[in-house]
Amino acid sequence: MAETQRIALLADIHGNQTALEAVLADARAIGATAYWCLGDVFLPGPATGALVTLLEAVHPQVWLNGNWEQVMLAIAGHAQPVDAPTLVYLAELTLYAQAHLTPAQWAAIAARPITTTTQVNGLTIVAAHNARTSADGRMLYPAQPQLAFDALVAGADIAVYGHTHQQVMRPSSQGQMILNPGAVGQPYSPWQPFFADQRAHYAVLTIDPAGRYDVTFRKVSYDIAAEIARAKAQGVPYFEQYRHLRETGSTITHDQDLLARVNAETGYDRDVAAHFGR
Ligand SMILES: [Mn+2]
Repeated sequence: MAETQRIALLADIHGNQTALEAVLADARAIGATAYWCLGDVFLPGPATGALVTLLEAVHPQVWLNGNWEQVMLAIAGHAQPVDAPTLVYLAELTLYAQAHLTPAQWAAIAARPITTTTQVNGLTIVAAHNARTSADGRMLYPAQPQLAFDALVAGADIAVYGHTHQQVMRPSSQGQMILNPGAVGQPYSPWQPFFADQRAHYAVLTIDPAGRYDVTFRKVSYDIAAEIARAKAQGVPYFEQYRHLRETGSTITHDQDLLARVNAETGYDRDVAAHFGR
């Protein structure tokens, strides 16, 4: 006999364990029966192995890689040239993550897909970090044309995705439903009045035995100062940039001038060159 399923959709944790803890407590309190992780679990926040343990404890039915896991794997595998300040940033953070994850945890990352399809109470649900064919790119940003959204949900009833760090509920041209739970660890809105709202985002997708669905978007407060203190205590690279991100919501990932200066000042340039060449 089918039972009502309440699926907690978790995306874009980005190494922020304090945010994830608050989200998991909230999901438990409102009766989540399943957990789906849509990728970008690690970095630039400090949490690594303990974050994996926390997620494993809720037995995710779906656990995908995002573009950040992909770039970590590519850099570690010497398949991604480290030839720009942003790539030095990602490489230094990858070295940190790899040093703090067990070989088994690392191997599990390498084995994860970027998309999967699941049946829940008669509904077919596609889960992806971004598009089915690519965990990266801007084709599913909220204001993009319909075509990529229709492609994401093609052949299914519902699609869930992450990557944009913005909560979205948008039908396809045919009336299928596309959902984005926003980001647990790094929420984002370009709209100034919303920009500073750095509560942890997720969503709960409820599907009853008749295959009827309902969606609840959640925003959960957590102790941002405690997360910053954790980052400092754990010695994550680019701590000052992470503190800035947590305090403001503004990312420096693609700020080549800033990263070039920080990479030179901190010696991350030399460290990364020693590991990967330049
Ligand atoms: Mn992300």
